[in-house]
Amino acid sequence: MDIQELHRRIATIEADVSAALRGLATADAVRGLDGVMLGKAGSLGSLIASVKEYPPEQRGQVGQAVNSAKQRVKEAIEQRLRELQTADLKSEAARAASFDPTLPGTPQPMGGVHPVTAVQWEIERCFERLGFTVEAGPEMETDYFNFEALNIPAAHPARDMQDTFWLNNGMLLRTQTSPVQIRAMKKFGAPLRVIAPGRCFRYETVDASHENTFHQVEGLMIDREISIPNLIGMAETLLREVMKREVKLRVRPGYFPFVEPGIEIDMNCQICGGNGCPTCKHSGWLEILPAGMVHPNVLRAGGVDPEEWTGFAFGLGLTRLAMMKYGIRDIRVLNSGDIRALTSPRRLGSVFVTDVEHNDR
Ligand code: FA5
Repeated sequence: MDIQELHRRIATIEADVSAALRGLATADAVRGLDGVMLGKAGSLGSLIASVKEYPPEQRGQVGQAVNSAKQRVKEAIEQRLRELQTADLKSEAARAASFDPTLPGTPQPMGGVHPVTAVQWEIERCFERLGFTVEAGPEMETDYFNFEALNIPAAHPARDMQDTFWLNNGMLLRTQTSPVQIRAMKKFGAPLRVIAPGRCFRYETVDASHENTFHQVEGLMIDREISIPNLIGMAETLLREVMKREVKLRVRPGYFPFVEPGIEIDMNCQICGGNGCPTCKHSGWLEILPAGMVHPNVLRAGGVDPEEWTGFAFGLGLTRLAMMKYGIRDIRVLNSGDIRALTSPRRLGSVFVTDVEHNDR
């Protein structure tokens, strides 16, 4: 290539570089161009490599032309990098200036305490004031704790009262919280005041007031000279405290092999005011708190001497009590995962009655 041609080639390369730089919007792309243009295989790089092919008397002139072109290209690239950096800083500053930390955020839907949990907490607070401790028991139980130790031997007809989910390992899903009575007596002995809230499971036909998975709160008080009036007085205090209003209670005889005598404490239905509805099976009453004086065999199974100690026990239907408190017509809502029910029971309109006093936690 003669010297004139070399100058034309240099001018074309420089024009190409400045056109390309204008089109490149990121520093990485600009740095990539640096390699392409100035590397050995790049168009300017190959001109530099060709200097040694010129006759010695021309080499100085050619070398100077090519080197100063290389310098100009380098400067153009650096200039473009500086421009991009300035533009980045400006847009970052503009973004920061447009952020107003005083504006309200995007509202996020809030969860709430499940109605059953809310009532459970209330009951725990109430009993703690009365000197009771709160215990938990396993949901997967043995036949012994769920039945035998509670005076329900194998083949006892009372087993039919609680349809049971049996497990392949020979254990069962507890049908009631009563096994915690035995566990607590073994652990603490007498005297004893304990409650045990928890989930229970029964192989039941589900309807407005029956679930296969529901909550109970077991209660056990063992001392000297405990009697049925203590039990009824405690039940009244508890239900008044949780419901935050006077409720009508009905006491009738009930049969459970682990108590003698046994009673059932019913509450007048808070959904229909006692007139009859599907929730109370049109009876006007809901079975809430079966109870009784602890059977001597059960005290013995817990290692407590029935000659010295007496006690009462109850098995409060916690899920049903939550339904009565919040006016929930159908028990199935509570395990449904319906976020409206879990956020605020009052919102459910057709499922919840709205005139029942409601105490959000
Ligand atoms: C029992 O489970 C006894 N362990 C209660 C007891 C304890 C009696 C201590 C005496 C001494 P029952 O099967 O009735 O009893 O259930 C107790 C309460 O749990 C019922 O009154 C009811 O409110 C609730 N309950 C029972 N089955 C269901 C169900 N399928 N769905 C929702 N709640 C239920």
